[in-house]
Amino acid sequence: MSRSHDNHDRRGLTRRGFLANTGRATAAVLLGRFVTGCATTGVLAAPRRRLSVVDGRTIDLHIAETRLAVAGQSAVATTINGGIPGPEIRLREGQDVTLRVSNALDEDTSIHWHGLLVPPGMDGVPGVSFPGIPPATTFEYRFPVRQSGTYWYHSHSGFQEQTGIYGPIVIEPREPEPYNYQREFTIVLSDWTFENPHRVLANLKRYGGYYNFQRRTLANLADEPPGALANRFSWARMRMDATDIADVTGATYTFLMNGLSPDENWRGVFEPGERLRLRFINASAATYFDVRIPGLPMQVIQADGMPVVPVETDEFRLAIAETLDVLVEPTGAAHTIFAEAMDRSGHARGTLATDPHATAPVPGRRPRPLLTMADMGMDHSNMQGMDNGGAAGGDHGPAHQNTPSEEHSGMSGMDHSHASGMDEMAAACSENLDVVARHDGDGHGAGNAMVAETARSRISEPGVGLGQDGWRVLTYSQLRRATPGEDSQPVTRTIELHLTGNMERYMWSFDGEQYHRDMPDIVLHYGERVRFVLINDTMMAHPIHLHGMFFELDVGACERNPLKHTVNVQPAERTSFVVTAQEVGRWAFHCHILYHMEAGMFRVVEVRV
Ligand SMILES: [Cu+2]
Repeated sequence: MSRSHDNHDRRGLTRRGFLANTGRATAAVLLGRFVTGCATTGVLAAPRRRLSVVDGRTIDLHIAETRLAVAGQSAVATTINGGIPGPEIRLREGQDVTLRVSNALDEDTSIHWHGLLVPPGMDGVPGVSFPGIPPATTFEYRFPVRQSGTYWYHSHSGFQEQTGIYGPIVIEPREPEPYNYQREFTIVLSDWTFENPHRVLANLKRYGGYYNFQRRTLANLADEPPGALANRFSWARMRMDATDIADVTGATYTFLMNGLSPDENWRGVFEPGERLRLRFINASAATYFDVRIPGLPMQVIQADGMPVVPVETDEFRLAIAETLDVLVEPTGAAHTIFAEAMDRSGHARGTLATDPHATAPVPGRRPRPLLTMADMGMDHSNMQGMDNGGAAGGDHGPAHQNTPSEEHSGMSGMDHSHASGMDEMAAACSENLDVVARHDGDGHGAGNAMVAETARSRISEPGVGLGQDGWRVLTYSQLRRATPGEDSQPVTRTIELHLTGNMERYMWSFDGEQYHRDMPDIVLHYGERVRFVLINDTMMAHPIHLHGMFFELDVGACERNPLKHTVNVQPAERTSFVVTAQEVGRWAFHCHILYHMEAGMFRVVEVRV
C-alpha cells in the first residue's frame, strides 16, 4: 500500500490535481465518443460497453465476417455473435453443455475451449481433434463441464483469432469458494491490427524486425552508459538487437480491453465499499501485458482457472493465453486498470469507478526495456561488465523483492519468496532449480539461429523490464496450489524439448524442426507421469500451451506446484513441468504466439492406452 502511494506522490498527483485531471479526461472521452458517432453514422454499431453473456445447456455461437468499429475506425472482423470479444460463456461445474457453432465465413473455422478438460474430439483443433467446421455448416460440441474457473475460447483456424474470434468462459463452481467479494468483472485483453494478418506474417518473414521501430540509433548511444558500445558489438555479432522484445508491436497493434481502445476506456462500475473479483484473460495473438492498478494492491487467487494460495502483488505479467483472477478493494472513486505491452509499444486501459463517467489518471508508459546478455544465455562468467551497460531494467538477479504480503506470512513452513532453499523432501519430488543446462553440440540446424549457451531457471524473475519500479511484481515462484496434489506416483521419464527459432527467416519450432503433418506425435502412455523440460534457445519469451491436461509447473514446491495450462518460458530459460497422462487422445502442444505457431512451433502430444 505505502509503496503504491509513494508512486502516486512521485508523479505529483495531489488530491486537487487528481480531480482536475479527472474532469478533463471525462470531457475528452465524451467528445471522442461524439465524434466517433458522427463519423460512422448509420453504418457501424458503437462498440459494446459490456460483454454479452450466454449460458444454459445449449448455446449458439454464430461466426461471421462483420463490419464494426474498432477504436472508432471502420474495420472488418471475424466475430462470434457479432462482437469483439465474443460473448462470455457462463457455465456451471457439473452441467452438460452443447455448443452449436455455425460458420458463415467463406473458409473453415473452429473453436477451441482453452483450458477446458474435454474429450479429444471436442477440443477443436483442425487436423488434430477434428476436421474443422466448413462454411455454411454447424458443428455441435458436447461435453460435461468438469471444472470451474476463468478460461477462454478462440478459433484454431488460420489467423481468425487475430481478427476477432475469441471470448471469455467463466465456470461457476459446484461448491462455494472461500473468497469474499461483492461484484466481479471479466477483463479480456487483446491486440487488434487493421492490417491483414497474412500481410503481417509476410512482413515478418521478409524481415523479422519489421514492426520493431524501437531500435537503438547512434544518436541515443550518447545517452547510454559506458560499456554500451561493447555490448552492442556483441549483439551485432549475434545478429540480434537488444530491443527485440516482441516481433508484432504497437506499430501495427491497437490494444483492447473488452474490445475497447484506451480512449474508449472500458469501465466497470461498482458501489463504494465493495470488494471486486477481476478475471483477467490475455486473449491476444502476440502481446504480453504487464497489468497493474496504480494505488491498489491485488490479491491473486487463481491462475489459469486453478485456485492458488492467495498472494498479494502490485503488478503481474500475463503471458498470451494465461488467465489470472485477483481480488481488489477499491479505495477511491476511480482507478485505472493499466495493461502495458511488454515492449512498451502501447497499452490497454480501463477504469473501475463508482460513477459511470469518472476516470482516473493514466500513468505514462515506462521506457522500453533492453534484453541483456543473460537473455541470450551467455555464461555469466565471461560477461562481466557487459550486461551492466545500457540495460534499462533488464538485469537478471533473482527478484528477491517479491515476498508475499504480511497477511499470509502465517502459512507456516511455506516459503513463498524463493525456491532455492529446498529441503530434502522437495528435492525428491521437485527438480533442483539451480541446475544450469549447457547446450550440447546439436545446434538444431537452420531452424535455430540463436542457441543459448546456457539456460537456467528464471521462475523467480518477474521478466525483462519488470521489478525495478519499487513495487511488487508477481513471479511464478510465488504460486502455490491451494489444495495439495494427491498424485504421488513417481516421474518415470523426462522429455526434453528446445524452443528454437531463426528471427531473420522467421522460422519458429521445437528442436529446430518446423511442424508438418507427418511429424510423429510425442507419445505418452496412459497413467504415466512424465517430466517435460523446456529449454529456450531463443532470445524471445514463448507462452507454451498444452491442450487437454493441466501440468504441474515445477516451482520447487512439490505437491504445491501450481497447475497450469500455459507456461511462459523466458529467454534462455530452462523450465520444467510434470504431466500425468490421464486424458487419452491427441492434444496440441504449441507456442501461443499465433505467428510462431503458424511458423511451426507446434507439436502433438498423444496419450495412448
Ligand atoms: Cu513463440
